[in-house]
Amino acid sequence: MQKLRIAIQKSGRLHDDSIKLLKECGIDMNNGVNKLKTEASNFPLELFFLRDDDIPQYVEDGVADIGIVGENVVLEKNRPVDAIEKLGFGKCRLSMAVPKTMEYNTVSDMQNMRIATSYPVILGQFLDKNNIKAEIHEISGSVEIAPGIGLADAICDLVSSGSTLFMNGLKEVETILKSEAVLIANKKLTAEQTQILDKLLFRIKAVKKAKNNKYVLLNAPNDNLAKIISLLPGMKSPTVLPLAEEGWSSVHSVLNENDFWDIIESLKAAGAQGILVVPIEKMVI
Ligand code: PRT
Ligand code: ZN
Repeated sequence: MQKLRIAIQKSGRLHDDSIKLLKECGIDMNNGVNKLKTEASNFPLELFFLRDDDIPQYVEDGVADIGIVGENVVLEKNRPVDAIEKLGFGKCRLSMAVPKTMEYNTVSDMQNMRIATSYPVILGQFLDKNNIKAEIHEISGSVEIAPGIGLADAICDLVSSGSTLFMNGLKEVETILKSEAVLIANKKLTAEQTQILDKLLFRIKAVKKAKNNKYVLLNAPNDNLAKIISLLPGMKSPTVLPLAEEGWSSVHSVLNENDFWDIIESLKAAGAQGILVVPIEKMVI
């Protein structure tokens, strides 16, 4: 049987989460940390470990069929590959920052500035769109020190917590892009490769969905059962089982992480007791 070849980051911020996602999809593999490639033992998948910057090119060329990489890298490399599915990790933003003492009001304040970045393509597009003429200084790392050493007036770099900017006396003034890890694919997969990809995607979606939802069990007084059930969305409708104690029921349902706290509060107010919240491993609907 043909195998699907997936490129993931060899080491760095996306490596562990990429491996974790595949494991959560039930894919077993040898730990190939120091290897260039390894194979899954129970799924037709071969893994290549590469630098993240090279992944879009390798997927375009068909050296790998699919890959996991940051959207920021996909957009910067601008290769004709398909972005198939956002993966919910590696979240960050590409932002512009200036020294915190600099007065900054609008993006037109960037006019004629020297901006240091590792993302010249995305930055160039952003500046063009806003009719800003600025000098882009491409540097490959430690972008945040550029203003301090007089190399640039501003920077454009990835930010997650913001502490790197803070420690370098910079303030974030524009967000150009929000990014997370994404699954990309070669545009000309064979029918057999597409079939394997669909199988993998089905599993990824089930894992993602499970992460966004919680299984909730609670005890409800029968007098208020209708009200409590109306608060619970559930996959279809909640499961209701009688408790050994007369007048009470056990109610089971699935709640979205985002609505979770609001609904729990309303449930308590409606007389629900002994509320248990349990993580879900996989969710197929
Ligand atoms: O060796 P290789 O080329 O494969 O790795 P790399 O060093 O180029 O990339 P790596 O591992 O640093 O990042 C891989 C991907 O992780 C990026 O392309 C993003 O999609 C994603 N990601 C998420 C981040 C961050 N968060 C992040 N905070 N990538 C980099 N950073 C850096 C940022 O450049 C800055 O230096 O972290 C610093 C800022 O972090 P805070 O928390 O202080 O704001
Ligand atoms: Zn890189």
